[in-house]
Amino acid sequence: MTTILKLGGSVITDKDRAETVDGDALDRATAAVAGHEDLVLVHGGGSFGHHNAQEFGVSTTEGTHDVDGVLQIHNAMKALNGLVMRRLHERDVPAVPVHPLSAASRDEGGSLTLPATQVETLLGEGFVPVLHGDVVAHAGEGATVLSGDEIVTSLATSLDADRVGLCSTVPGVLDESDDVISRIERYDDVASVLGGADTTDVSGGMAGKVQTLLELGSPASIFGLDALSAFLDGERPGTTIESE
Ligand code: IP8
Repeated sequence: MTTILKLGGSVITDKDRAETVDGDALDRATAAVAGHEDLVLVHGGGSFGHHNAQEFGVSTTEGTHDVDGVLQIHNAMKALNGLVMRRLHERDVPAVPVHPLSAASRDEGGSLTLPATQVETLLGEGFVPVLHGDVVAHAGEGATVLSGDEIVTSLATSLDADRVGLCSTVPGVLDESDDVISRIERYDDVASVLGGADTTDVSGGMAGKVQTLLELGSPASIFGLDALSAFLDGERPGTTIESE
């Protein structure tokens, strides 16, 4: 029963202060994760990586050939990953880092290849692989940003995950009255509250997330940090996204 869990960058970092973790939030998240098996973790950047990417004009589609830019973005994300790893190890989680830059690439059309055999083998051996948003080789562009959401959707398919969870700063997908929509089966049912979907950028807000998650073969949940333990215990807090 493989679960893929993304800890949103905005959840575990202080978005307003460059390269600062939200210690309390990270501690709560790692405490919730402790003791769970057959789990792959992915984390985003939050206040790490994004400002470096912005400085060098790098996005998921616009790349750079500037080696300083590639290294600054990658090193910022590795720094955050190191802090996440340390907290996980303090909780005795057998976490092992997997850095996407060393494995993933995009073709000229932007299509992602993220080999998952090492993640699968680590899982099979009882480890908790921990991946993160990164820069990756991109044919014709140099290197572009790979978002945590893209990693989640790619791994969900290649590992044939049973459950996918996105731990977010909001308690789920919200309707016009800011109430959590408990279940989404069709994009059209929620398009009006989500606004326009940008299908070219999967990290482009909730609309893009919902569209991508609807295409997965496994049910996905979007929930807040308060509900992380419930999700890991098998419940479906927040919004469940599963096409009919
Ligand atoms: O926060 C992007 O990951 P995200 C990480 O999941 C960067 O979009 C900027 C390299």
